[in-house]
Formats: sequence, structure tokens, C-alpha cells
Amino acid sequence: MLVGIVGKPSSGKSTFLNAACRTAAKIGAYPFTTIEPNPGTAFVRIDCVCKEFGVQDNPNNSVCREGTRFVPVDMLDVAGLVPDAHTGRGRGNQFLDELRRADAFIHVVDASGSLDAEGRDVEPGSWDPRKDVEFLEREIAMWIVQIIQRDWRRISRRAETERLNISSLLAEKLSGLNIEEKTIRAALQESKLKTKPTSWSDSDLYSFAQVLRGHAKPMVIAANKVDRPQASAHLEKLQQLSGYQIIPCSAASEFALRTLGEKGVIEYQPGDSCFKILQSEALSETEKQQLERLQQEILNQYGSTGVQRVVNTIVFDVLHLIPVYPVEDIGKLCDHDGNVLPDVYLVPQGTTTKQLAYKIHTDLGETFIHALDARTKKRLSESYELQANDVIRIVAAAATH
Ligand SMILES: Nc1nc2c(ncn2[C@@H]2O[C@H](COP(=O)(O)OP(=O)(O)O)[C@@H](O)[C@H]2O)c(=O)[nH]1
Ligand SMILES: [Mg+2]
Repeated sequence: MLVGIVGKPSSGKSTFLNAACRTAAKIGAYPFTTIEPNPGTAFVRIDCVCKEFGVQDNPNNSVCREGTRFVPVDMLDVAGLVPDAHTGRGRGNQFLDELRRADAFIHVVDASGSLDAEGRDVEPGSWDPRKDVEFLEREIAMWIVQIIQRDWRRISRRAETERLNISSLLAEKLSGLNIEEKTIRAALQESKLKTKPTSWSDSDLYSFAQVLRGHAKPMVIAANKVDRPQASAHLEKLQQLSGYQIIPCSAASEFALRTLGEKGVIEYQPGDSCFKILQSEALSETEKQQLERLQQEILNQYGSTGVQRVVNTIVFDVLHLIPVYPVEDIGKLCDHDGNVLPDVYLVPQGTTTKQLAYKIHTDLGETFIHALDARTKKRLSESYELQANDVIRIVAAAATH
């Protein structure tokens, strides 16, 4: 699973990535600073099952801090997209291509309205960030339209003369965008297009691409820079947009808190609504005042800096993944090395025990016998659909190590 971070230049994409992943992507106040896409690993925050089971865990693929698990999620920050990116403006096509593999997008917008369409400074508050949302929707839809149009005459004729399914022809065409045929079929149905593809107009294709975009590349909006005074009025306007989760966010605040947390100056877990100063002497008076303001104006006002909420929302509410804990011993809840609750997998809702086995190792899938539930000790068949926080053992003929 890969989450793409998108938005116009200077909206705060790199700051968001740096805060969410604590990487060192370049941050700059001018367009096109990000040239190469920056990959990073963010973490979703969940309550670990270790508390319920009353065990001390030794995580392998994730981190557990006092019963709170942080599970890795791959992210990609690409350069700022400017209007008409799909025609190649600002190296737009290259940037869009880098997003092909993404399963979902985090759209970072400047909720303080201080940047124009191209990411240039304007009078704070004067730009309506709803325009950024419209623009990005359009760019992504046009990008999809262009890919379809490259070959459209031939595809649409073939569908009719050879009586082929238009969804399978489109799936082939769009396979590079990581879009499945069933998603295309659903979007076609919803778009209510005429039966003959050769009769579809450009605007029919565009409407279809808009619907497909919503299904294939779902998006959460990080309404960033809420620490700036102009943001609250814009936030209300953004919240009127239908079809999106709009999350108030201050990537810069999250970055500051995580940095101080890692240095041990404060106690702070990503996503918390407060922090505790541990080393008062390490902070100047100004820094203390800034932290006090951050507590009042961001954490108290919005419940958190929003960065963790954005990551959790995209993984759980938008992509509908659930956490499951495979173990090799359902008594000790450990793997063959004795690590307790070593791994958490994030899998789509509806994933079966056998599909999980394949995900862990092909051999485990191929020689799958059954699974065992650590809570009930009962057998689970290969068609059992995993539930959030299931702890299970896969029983298979093949050794996995
Ligand atoms: N006030 C404020 N400034 C921010 C925030 N996030 C980013 N910035 C600033 O916005 C500018 C552009 O940030 P950057 O992350 O490079 O934007 P990108 O071009 O979208 O990657 C920098 O000066 C950042 O310090 C935030 O949450 N609050
Ligand atoms: Mg950047």
C-alpha cells in the first residue's frame, strides 16, 4: 500500500512528510523545491492488543509504546502540482506519473489562504483553498482522460465490432495506474454512459474519469497551516465540500513536537492532545511561550496537530484496512524466535485467513490447512474473513523458515 502526498507548491507537503515520517525531505518556501519524489514511512496509531492479553510484546515490523502500536505505511511526496500539470506544465506529467502506484492521496492544502494557484505568496487569507481542491480533482481526472484518449478510437471501435467488454479494455489501458477492473466497472455503472462507447463525447469521458478518480484514488484533505490566524474562516468553507474528510492540520507543529519528543525534552506521542515538558532547562523562554501557544491554539482547539489523524483516516476510514496479528504460537502469542506479538499486518476488510497466509509467504498460502484464533482457540476455515485485531495462527504444511 502506498499513499501519495499531493498539493500545490508550498502547501506543506514536505513538512507533512517530514513530520509524519521524520525524514529529511527538503523544505522550502518557493515552488519546485522538491525535484525527486521523497519516499517515507509514516505510522498509523492503534491500541495494541498486548494490553488486552496482558503480555509484554517485542514487535518486529512495528513499534509499541505502552500499549500504543505504530504500524508502518509507505508514503510518497511528489513535487507541487500546478494548474495544467496534465499538459506537462511544471513537469506535471512526470510528477503525475510518479503517483501511479498510489492507492490513495493526502491532499495538503494551505488552509490559511496565503498562496495563489501556483504556490506564490499572496495576502494571507485572500486565496480560497476550495479552489485548490477543485483544481486537483481536475488535474487527476484530466490525467486519466488523456491516458484513455491516447487510444480511444481504436478501443471504442474494438469494443463494438468485437463485442468486447469496455471495462476490460479500459482496465488494460489503465493497468499502469494501479486501477482494477472491478473499480472501472463500478465507475462505468455510476457514470450512466450510453451503451456505444464510440458515441461518448469528451465530456462523457471526463465525467467518467471524475467518478473513477474518486473510487480509484480516494483522497483525504489535510487542511494545513491552521496555526495561522486566517485559517479558521477558510476551514469552515472547506468543511462545506461534500465527499471529503477535511482534517485541520499543522504539519509544522507536529514536526516541532516530534523533534522535541525524540530529544527527550518533552513527552509526546504522535496524535496526542497534550504533551509534558520533561527538560524545562533545555527550552528558552520564547520556546516555552511557543509551546504554550501550540497547546492552546492547536491541541486544545483541534484535539491534535492533525497529522496522525490524517494518516489514520486514510488507512482505516478511506482504504478500510484492518490490523491483524499473525503469531506462530497461540498460547505464548509469539513467533518461532519467541517474539511476542511480533507483527501487525494491515489488510483490506474482507481478507480471508488464506489470503493472509499468502501475504505472509507464498508457501504458507499454498500449503494452508486452517487457522487458529488466539482468543477462542477455535479453528478458522480458509474462507473466514478476518476481523480487526484478530490474533491468529496459520497452520500450514510448509515450514515458513
Ligand atoms: N505556519 C505554518 N507553516 C507551514 C506549515 N507547514 C509547512 N509550512 C511552511 O510552508 C512552507 C512550504 O513548506 P514545504 O513543506 O516545503 O511545502 P511543499 O512545497 O508543499 O513541500 C515552508 O516555509 C514551511 O515551513 C504549517 O503547518 N504551519
Ligand atoms: Mg516539497
